[in-house]
Amino acid sequence: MSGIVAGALAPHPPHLVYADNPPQNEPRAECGWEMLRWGYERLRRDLPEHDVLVVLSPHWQTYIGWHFLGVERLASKSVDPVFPNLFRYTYDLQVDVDLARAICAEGAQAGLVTKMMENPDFRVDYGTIVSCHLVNPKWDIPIVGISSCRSTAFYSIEVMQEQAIALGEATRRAIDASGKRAVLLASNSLSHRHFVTESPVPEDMTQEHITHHGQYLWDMRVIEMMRQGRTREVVDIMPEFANQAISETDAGALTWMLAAMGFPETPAELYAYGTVIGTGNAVMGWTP
Ligand code: 2X7
Ligand code: FE2
Repeated sequence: MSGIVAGALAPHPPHLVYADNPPQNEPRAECGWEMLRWGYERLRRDLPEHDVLVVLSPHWQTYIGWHFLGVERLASKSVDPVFPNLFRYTYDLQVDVDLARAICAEGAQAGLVTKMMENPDFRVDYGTIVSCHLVNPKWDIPIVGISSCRSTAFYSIEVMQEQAIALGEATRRAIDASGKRAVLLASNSLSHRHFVTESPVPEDMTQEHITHHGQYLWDMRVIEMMRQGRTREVVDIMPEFANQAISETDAGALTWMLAAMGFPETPAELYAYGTVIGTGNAVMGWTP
């Protein structure tokens, strides 16, 4: 079977990599956010065989169109600008440039502004790195990295939704034509109101909780819809969710993935829900 073999909601708090203590990351942790990390472990076990991971990250922000990693090997150190104490990660990754070009071209055909990123010294953003690390810590599968065109900020969430749907459909056409088996990753948290101070021990789990009850209600509502296969409704309420829960879905990643998968009606598997500095994060999977 080729085409899109699975999709995952794959949130990227750098805290999860920090708590995992992989050799690539400099800082060491004692523990932390186990429910989310163990959820990722179960997601990894359930993913069917695949040739490529296609990830859309809110932390690669481009204001003129959607950009695609277009260099075959990218290696450098990624330091989280907000959490340099937790995330200083040495990466060395392979990009499936052929598939990236194909999605870029399909997107342009659909009327979107798209562009290949061909600077060999480009620093890959931590959202892409964290989601890919947690889904494939061995980094033995190439990725396609897609930026978030900030049309929510520039225009409105409605414009973002339209563009993310068009990009999702273009992504599906390009993957189908490639004959490859792809797993899509929507790299984002759900509710996104976060703490503004850090506890002395960042992994002290006595300090971890949702920032606001209203956010929790929103997270549960959206998760329950996805567990029931009501993904079109999720996309319908996305503008309200993004506004009221300051959701990171405003970056378009979840809408893009659901559109690429043809708005799946099969129930999504919830692997984990947990908060990270007060934000709501769900690890979920769809295997069509
Ligand atoms: O980028 C993030 C995030 N989305 C959620 C929580 C903590 C840090 O970084
Ligand atoms: Fe984020």
